[in-house]
Amino acid sequence: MTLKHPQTTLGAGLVATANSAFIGALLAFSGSALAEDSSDPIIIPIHNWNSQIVMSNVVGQMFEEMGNNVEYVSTDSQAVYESVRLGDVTLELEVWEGAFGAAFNEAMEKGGIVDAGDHDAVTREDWWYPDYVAELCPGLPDWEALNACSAKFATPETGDSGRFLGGPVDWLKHDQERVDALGMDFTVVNAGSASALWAELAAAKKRGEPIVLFNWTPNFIEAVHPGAFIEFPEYEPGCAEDPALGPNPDATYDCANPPNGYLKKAAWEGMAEKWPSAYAVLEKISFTNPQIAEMAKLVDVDELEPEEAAAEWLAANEDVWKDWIN
Ligand code: TMO
Repeated sequence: MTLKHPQTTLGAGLVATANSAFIGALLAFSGSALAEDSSDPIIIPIHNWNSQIVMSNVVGQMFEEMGNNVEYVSTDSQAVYESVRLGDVTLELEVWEGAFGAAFNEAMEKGGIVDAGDHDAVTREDWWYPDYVAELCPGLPDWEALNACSAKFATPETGDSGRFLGGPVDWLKHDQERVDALGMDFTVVNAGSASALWAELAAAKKRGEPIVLFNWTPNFIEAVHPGAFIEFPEYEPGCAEDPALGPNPDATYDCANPPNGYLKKAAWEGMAEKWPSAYAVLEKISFTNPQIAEMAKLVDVDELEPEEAAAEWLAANEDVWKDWIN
């Protein structure tokens, strides 16, 4: 055990009179008493994309291995930041900068939520097309080239304008604002689920039809469907709030999502005190792009149940996580 701040845990009188061996013994005792996690369940929120669901089970099973109790709850992926802040759920394992940076920052400003560090992974979430679409629409991945052939993406639902197939409404919320800000001839249609996105992608690909849809990385998709993100006007922090940023001086949301976004972990600020060992582990946890893509693939491609996928991932990657819990 390392004792970094002995002076902070002892009364001044005791420090003045006790010898250092005695102080050491006392600290070792109080240190281990502090490290006792509550037997109340650590509440882990589950959302609607598979890497998040598998990662949540991976970490939940790690906590159980440490002797903790864990409970999973299905939660809206924007509203969850308020739930973490209030302690209704204990943590969040996938804070994607593009989709949730704003909700996370808002909760940080109100207080009650802490930044538990970044994963190694670098993320991107934006409009995307499978590679055969490049031949149907010259000049891709440039957004103006996409807009110039918007009519090819039209569907009965969108009339003369192109269809952009967005994700479920609790993810990125500002696709239509961006379309309007950039004067694009597209209409946003939100898919009801991630699997609806992949079903439409597979169907379009089979027929060789144009499709542009929401996608992200890390994801299983990159291993199965080669493709590219649309290049929108360059991302600038603040573009969503300040009309002066981006090419349209009168509009917000007129630029790309972050092309090298973070993936953070967040926690209720009371977690460190109530479950100190689990919190220390949460701070250490850091998954890479390939590890997260693999978690998604175990469900999206191999069709395992999330609990099984997590158990399989843990068994295959003990070298990654055993050190974190010891
Ligand atoms: C929130 N997501 C990773 C699906 O873009």
